[in-house]
Amino acid sequence: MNQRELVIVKPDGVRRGLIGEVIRRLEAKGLKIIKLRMIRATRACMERLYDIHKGKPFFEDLVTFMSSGPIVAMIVEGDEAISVVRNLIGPTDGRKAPPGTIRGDYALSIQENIVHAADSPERAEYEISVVFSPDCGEF
Ligand code: FUP
Repeated sequence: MNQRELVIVKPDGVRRGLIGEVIRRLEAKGLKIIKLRMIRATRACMERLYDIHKGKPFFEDLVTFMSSGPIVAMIVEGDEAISVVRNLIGPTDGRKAPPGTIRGDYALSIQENIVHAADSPERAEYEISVVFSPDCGEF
């Protein structure tokens, strides 16, 4: 089934010059980038993005990190795009993510793990509305 997925290159991915590498891997797989936006997100916007983690011990650090520099948000479309993208990026903890995945190849941290991707079609639509809202930030 055709799906839309939200992918974000996080501030560490942008700082390390990995925007192109992330996009290259998504496109090489056959997925289409149908919308793209580079912003410096506000704390409030990142609190909305990670609303499900509010109250967890890592929440404040995560929001601080995500608003520490520019991010690149994109809508990615394709057959089963949610599970396909989640497989391409790998598990959350870069130290445990297998080689061949984006996190496995580029991350050595659970927080600074290069990319974010929504984990369900409902979350993708919610997160797209959050990150592509004009008040999420500007570059
Ligand atoms: P994922 O869907 O793989 O991005 O992972 P989660 O939704 O579980 O976590 C979202 C973000 O919270 C991660 F990218 C990094 C951060 N996090 C931590 O910093 N510490 C944790 O123990 C768990 C998650």
